Amino acid sequence: MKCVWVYSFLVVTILYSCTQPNQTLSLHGTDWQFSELGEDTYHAATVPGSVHTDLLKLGTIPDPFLLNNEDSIQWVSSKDWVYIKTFLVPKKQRIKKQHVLKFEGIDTYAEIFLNDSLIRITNNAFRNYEQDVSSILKAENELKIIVRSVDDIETQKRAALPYELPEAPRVFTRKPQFQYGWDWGPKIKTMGIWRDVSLVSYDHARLKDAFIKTDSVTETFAYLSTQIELEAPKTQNLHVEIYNKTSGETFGFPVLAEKGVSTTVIPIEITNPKLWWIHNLGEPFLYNFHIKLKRNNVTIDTLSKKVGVRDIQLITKKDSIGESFHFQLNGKPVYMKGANYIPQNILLPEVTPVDRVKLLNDAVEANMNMLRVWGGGVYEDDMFYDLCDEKGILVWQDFMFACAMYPGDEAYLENVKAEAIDNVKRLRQHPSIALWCGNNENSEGWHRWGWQANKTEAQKEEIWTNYQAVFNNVLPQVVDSLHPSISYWESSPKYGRGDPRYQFEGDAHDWWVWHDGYPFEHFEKAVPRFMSEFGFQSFPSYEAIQHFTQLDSINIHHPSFKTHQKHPRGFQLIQEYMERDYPVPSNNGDYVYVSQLVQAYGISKGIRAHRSAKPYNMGTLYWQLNDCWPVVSWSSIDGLGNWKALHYTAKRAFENVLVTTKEVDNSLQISVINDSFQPVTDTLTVTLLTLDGTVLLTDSKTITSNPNSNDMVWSYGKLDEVRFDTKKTLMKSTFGAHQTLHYFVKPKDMQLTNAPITVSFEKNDASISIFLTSETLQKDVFLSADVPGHFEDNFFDMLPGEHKTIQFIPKKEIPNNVVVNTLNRILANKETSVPTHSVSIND
Ligand code: BMA
Repeated sequence: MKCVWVYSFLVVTILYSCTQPNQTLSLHGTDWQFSELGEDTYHAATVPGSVHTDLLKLGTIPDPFLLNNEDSIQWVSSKDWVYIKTFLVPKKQRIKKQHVLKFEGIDTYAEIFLNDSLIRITNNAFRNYEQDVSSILKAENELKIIVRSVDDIETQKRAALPYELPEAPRVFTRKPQFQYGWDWGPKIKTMGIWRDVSLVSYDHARLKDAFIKTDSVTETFAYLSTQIELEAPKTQNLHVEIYNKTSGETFGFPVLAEKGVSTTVIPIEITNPKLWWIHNLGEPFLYNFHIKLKRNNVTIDTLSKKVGVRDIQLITKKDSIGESFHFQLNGKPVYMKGANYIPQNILLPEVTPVDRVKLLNDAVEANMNMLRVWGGGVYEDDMFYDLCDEKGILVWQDFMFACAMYPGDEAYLENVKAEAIDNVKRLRQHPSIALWCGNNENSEGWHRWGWQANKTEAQKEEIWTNYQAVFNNVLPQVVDSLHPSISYWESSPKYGRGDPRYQFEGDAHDWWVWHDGYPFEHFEKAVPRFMSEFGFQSFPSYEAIQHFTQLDSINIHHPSFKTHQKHPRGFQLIQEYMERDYPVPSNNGDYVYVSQLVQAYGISKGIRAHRSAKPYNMGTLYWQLNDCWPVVSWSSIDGLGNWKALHYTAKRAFENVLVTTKEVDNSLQISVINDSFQPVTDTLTVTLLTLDGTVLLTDSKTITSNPNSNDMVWSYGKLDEVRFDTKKTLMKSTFGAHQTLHYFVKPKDMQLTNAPITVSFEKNDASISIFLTSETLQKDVFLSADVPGHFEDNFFDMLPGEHKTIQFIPKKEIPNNVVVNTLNRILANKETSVPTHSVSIND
């Protein structure tokens, strides 16, 4: 008996000693070296990073975001560069049998050498590359990566085709397309190692991937299946343990890991599941799962997953008008409100976690529940989607193709397929992912932008066949096999604005406004089923302008606008639209301010028009949320993170409960839109009042707004009972805490008086409270401080006699001065520049 015990003990000890956890060595950091290829001098480099950021840190190139420096850094991407890192592998890791180098992002054409052996050639910045290096790994290693300029490679690929592809040469390279220059972005074709690098070592097996998929949900159970992907050098029996940290339950299963890569599906369930919701409709609830891969009772590998139990569907159904386009979350139709997202910095690894959190908080704060990750940028970092999951924002995810026609040869298709597999697998766990969309405007461009001119029939057929191969074959097949619960949508928009069906089927981009110069009222005349792009440019904040002009004052004629306004007709269009609806100030600072008002006015008119057409229209995403550098653009948040007028206005227009008004003949039709799932009963009060506060009419009644509804609740017909001057009167409608001000004339035609505003302040620990009041209506009140910071509210109308308290949160130091500007002042003093109201904080 004793002998058996001793024997068992020995077996267990031996088994244990030959089963040790897998090891990972991170290879990112500041201890890399880089050099131009062929040069002998190496300099410090950072990974993740780029040649541009490393040169910037060295002081070799000037900051490309300032002045016209963009022009002087173009040489960087015409050279080849080398990155080197030497690293020691600790013995504990080195003695492992299997070693895999993982590259999460190489930008783009590169040759990777380990200890002088060429281990991999890369050609896609969006891919993850893994390379087995077991046979060449040593105790001390040199990892060398040569990154090639895209220029020669693209020239060769271009020459190999008998025709010119629209927007070539960028279409030949799988890297962020906006880096070739866009109408809001500089041309900075970065190169380098832009995401993490690591060495993963194991003896027996590793958890290559895990996907916890919701199969079905009832009130009492959610049935999930966990697809586990294992990699093992030989077939063996292992054990997987799935721990639901949220419920405390553990599920254990024996698994057979086959030689090579094998997939095992393990069913699990959740009792009384809590569903994941977008933040404006519920809680974005996430379950925490911890997966352990065990051998002989020793945990050799782990993975953590956050799981949102939710069902999201895109509903496209033929109806009497065309075809619906709406999202259904957990069985309920939901109205999508948000914007198009582009990378937060063209130098991609420069985006910090703080920047990400801030931008997504800004989206939530503005009542947005959907962002479209636009196809000319990147499949974002994991953190972006983690935050969307946590904050309850849905993501419309484009594949990275935009405004061009792409090749379709076999090698290209293979590359695209591998990219799609990598990214769909990486992102499919996120409950925030609502849609996979093939491309941005490629189909519209082909049919409408003159791209077919000067091409033979055979060439046109080939280009269109290649389009079909990527967007109707490769990409939908990948989504179908790896993420079948999510819809695939071929192209955004479904139809360009040259095709009358754009208004009745699918999603639409309305560029009649801006590109075609149509007035903002066009948004009200042509409402599509889902507006996935519409927008208007404005100048960025004073801070951003001062930053890139490197001046203390505001000069909108500064030469640096040559690179900081990318749209050839941009300034002309801003001016034209301003002349239509607003006064045009002669003073530079006022011009910047009014440009933001024009943008906010037009885009919020669009938002209101789209929401007013609910449920015919079920979504409105404006172009664009943010910038990738400081620039004049369509964004509502500028390149330094400052909210423009549009972001404040969008916040109001995106509220769950919104009162809208429309003049029809002599009456005012008042509607209440309720996006929430609760009925809202409250008093609706309408008040017709003059700009100095005299009440001409007032009426009220009790209204119940049904859940998820949009109803005209009052056709108010008493307006013709009183005589009033439309230039000096407004109608205020309040429904509980919700208020809408209706003006009868355009802002430029209002007879606003330049009456005084009483301004005072109070210093708090981390903020300043500013108190404002005036006896007459103050329109578009704009507060600005002489230091960077954020006003919790801004660009608002202040009613006669209203008292407003606004918080200013400085980034660092307390301001000396807060200046209050208004449209009243500009209208009353068209040509002269009189001092604005201000408070001196240090008084
Ligand atoms: C849309 C976008 C971008 C562009 C914007 C403004 O079509 O898809 O390509 O920046 O218009 O022109």
